[in-house]
Amino acid sequence: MSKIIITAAISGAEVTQAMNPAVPYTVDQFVREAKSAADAGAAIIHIHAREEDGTPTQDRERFRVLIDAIRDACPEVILQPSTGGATGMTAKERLQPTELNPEMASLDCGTMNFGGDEIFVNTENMIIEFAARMKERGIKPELECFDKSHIDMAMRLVNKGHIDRPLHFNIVLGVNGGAAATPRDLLFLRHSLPADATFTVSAMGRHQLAMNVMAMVLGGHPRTGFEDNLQYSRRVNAESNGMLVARLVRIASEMGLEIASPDEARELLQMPPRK
Ligand code: KMH
Ligand code: ZN
Repeated sequence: MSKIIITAAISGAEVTQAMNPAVPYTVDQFVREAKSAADAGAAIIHIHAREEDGTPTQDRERFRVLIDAIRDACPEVILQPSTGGATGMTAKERLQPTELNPEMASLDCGTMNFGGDEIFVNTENMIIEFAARMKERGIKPELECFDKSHIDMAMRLVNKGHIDRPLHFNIVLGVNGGAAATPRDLLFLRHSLPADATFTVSAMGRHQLAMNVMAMVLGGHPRTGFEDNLQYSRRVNAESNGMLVARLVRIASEMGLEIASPDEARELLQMPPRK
């Protein structure tokens, strides 16, 4: 039986310490959160960088410091920097972490509303440019799809040769401007993926856990973490990313599913072995 790959999105760009004091800003806080998640069973850590005061940044040198520190504390884990950054950032800004040649990075597959007046811009040419950068540097893209049209765009770019198989998707549900976090929408999106693709499911806020469980039922993988959800239960903050990962590990075990180590995740995603 195939194993479950848990991703922990430990920081995000939109959540703050005012919402949950455990959201990481400083290097030590990033290491603490990454280690809590990896020790609990996360194989992949998805990272948005922050300045020490919490300001979201895509600065290459800030990513370098964070990645090096996390790598020292969690030598095996797959580090997946975001190339989405925060709304309003330019493509040039967002691409900076790819210069560090990470094993993996997120690749957002469509423009969308992002709540209020925010627009998350990912034009076709931007996606092609980001994909080319990742291909040239041997970075495995995780195809972030917030709606059906993003899957269609990704597949058009696969068919035109801009993105190589094997494909790994992240179906992101419940963003204000994307597909809803409902079983019906997840089923529809899951069955809109090519049969040979692997996929992770992320969902916002209180929908995270149910959609994570449904992902495992459907043969996919769950993404948990503060980027998408800060609470362990209604009005109760999670104390760490690790606490959210540990709950998934317990549920998977009750379901008779095994958790993939980072090296097993590399194999399942058909990535090169760790250097
Ligand atoms: N913060 C969002 C605007 C990604 O990491 O690639 C974009 C995002 C997606 O979180
Ligand atoms: Zn992200």
